[in-house]
Amino acid sequence: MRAFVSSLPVALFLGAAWPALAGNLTLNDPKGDDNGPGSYTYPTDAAYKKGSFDLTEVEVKDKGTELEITIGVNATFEDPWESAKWPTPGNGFSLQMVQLYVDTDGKAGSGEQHALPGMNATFADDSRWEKVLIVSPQANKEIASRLEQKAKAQKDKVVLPTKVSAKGKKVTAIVKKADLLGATPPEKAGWQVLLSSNEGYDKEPNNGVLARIVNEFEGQHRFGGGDDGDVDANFVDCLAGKAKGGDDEKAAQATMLKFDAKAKKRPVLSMVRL
Ligand SMILES: [Ca+2]
Ligand SMILES: [Ca+2]
Ligand SMILES: [Ca+2]
Repeated sequence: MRAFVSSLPVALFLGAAWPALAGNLTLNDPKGDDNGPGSYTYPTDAAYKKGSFDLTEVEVKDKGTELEITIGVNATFEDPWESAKWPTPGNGFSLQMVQLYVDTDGKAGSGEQHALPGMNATFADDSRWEKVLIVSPQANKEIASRLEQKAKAQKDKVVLPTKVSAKGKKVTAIVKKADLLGATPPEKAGWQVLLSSNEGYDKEPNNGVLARIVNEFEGQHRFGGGDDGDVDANFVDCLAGKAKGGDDEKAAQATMLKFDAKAKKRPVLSMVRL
């Protein structure tokens, strides 16, 4: 057995061109860029621990009819707001909210240009999206009711997971593959992942589908370093470049998330393609 293990399979694994399993992919993001265009700061409440909004990786595993999508951040997922007043479905986290956009047809000008309401971002012509997956601590029926109120025109393009669970620094969502990607294999799709904060308090008029907003100055439950209007992205980290996780992607993200309050120009996002 030992001889077998040390010979043929090892030789194959050491070969430079060992192919990735079809349908599985990993998108990486550098650490330390949880500042949007470079200026964002966390809310001051102690719940918003350092690294909680620093995206590190997105792993997509093809499980046949389902996809298992795991999102990593640079802090342990926690559920500080679980209470009788703000009950969560027990997903194990309450701070973060992720929107994962896919471009399944790869055709310029085809698909949705605007991110969901509350994100304050658009997609470049060659990066328009067909579907978006929301991974949130909120129950699906909460999200569905919010979509009905705030995102009627796009709600049919939103996919909700069948299961969400957080453990350590990762949260995993299970989704029906055909719902998110149609017949497009995961490695042929364009991907963009926006890491925002879940806003459980839904009296805020401009937070779209329960996203925490970014202001000029941070507050107990507000990110700072943006603008008091709605031209600045309400997410603090996203993928950039080729999503290999290099430091160059911090600069690429900062450029992509630039906003211009005077010209009312929102950030324009690109998809990551393998
Ligand atoms: Ca990051
Ligand atoms: Ca703002
Ligand atoms: Ca990033």
